[in-house]
Amino acid sequence: ELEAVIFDLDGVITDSAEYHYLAWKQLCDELEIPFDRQFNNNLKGVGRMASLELLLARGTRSYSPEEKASFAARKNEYYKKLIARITPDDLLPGIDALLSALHEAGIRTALASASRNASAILGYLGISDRFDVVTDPGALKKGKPDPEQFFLAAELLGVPYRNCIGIEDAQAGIDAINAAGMLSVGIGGYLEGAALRLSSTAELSLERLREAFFRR
Ligand code: B16
Ligand code: MG
Repeated sequence: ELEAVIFDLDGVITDSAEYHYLAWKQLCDELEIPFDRQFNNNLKGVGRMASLELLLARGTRSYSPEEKASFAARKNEYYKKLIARITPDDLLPGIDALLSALHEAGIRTALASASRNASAILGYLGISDRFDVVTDPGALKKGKPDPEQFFLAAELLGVPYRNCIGIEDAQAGIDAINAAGMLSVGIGGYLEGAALRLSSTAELSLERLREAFFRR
């Protein structure tokens, strides 16, 4: 029985990737590291420090752990200023209707985002109270593609893993959902191993999710 749907944030609920791009771009300009929107795609679903390491590897210098921590904090300050512009209009198409349909059907919802700013973004979007559980990425030992965050979401919801669906836009996220034994739904692009692939969130509906779940 389908009992819960676990959502990624960036790329599924809203497009915060552009704000991540602008914040990293400002830091990279200051450090004279080349960075563009195409390379930004490699940072999808990747945590903050891991993203920084990928960027610094493109420069010519090496930095101490203290310098790295201060760079990450600086990027996050830029990012926090940018996301304050987010409004309920920035919800991706289909998400509001899906959350309502899930609520009416008594299907529980959780958020499994790598972002430490996820709760703030839900607030700006005006949907904080529409998730039964918001997992804290700071509480995890391993990020996606490890299934830990999806296990945690299901445990906090009190739902068996096999009765959950996970929705993701990044390959690492799809891998994490599959490793958790949940049904994976991939949004956009080609995501290997996704049980259901949709080109955009506008195609999401409870009917489609149910159909894929019972076809399994
Ligand atoms: P923060 P998701 C991820 O969100 C982003 O896709 C990724 O680009 C970002 O680096 C990561 O969150 C950490 O974000 O710096 O705000 O903690 O797709 O897992 O919702
Ligand atoms: Mg994502």
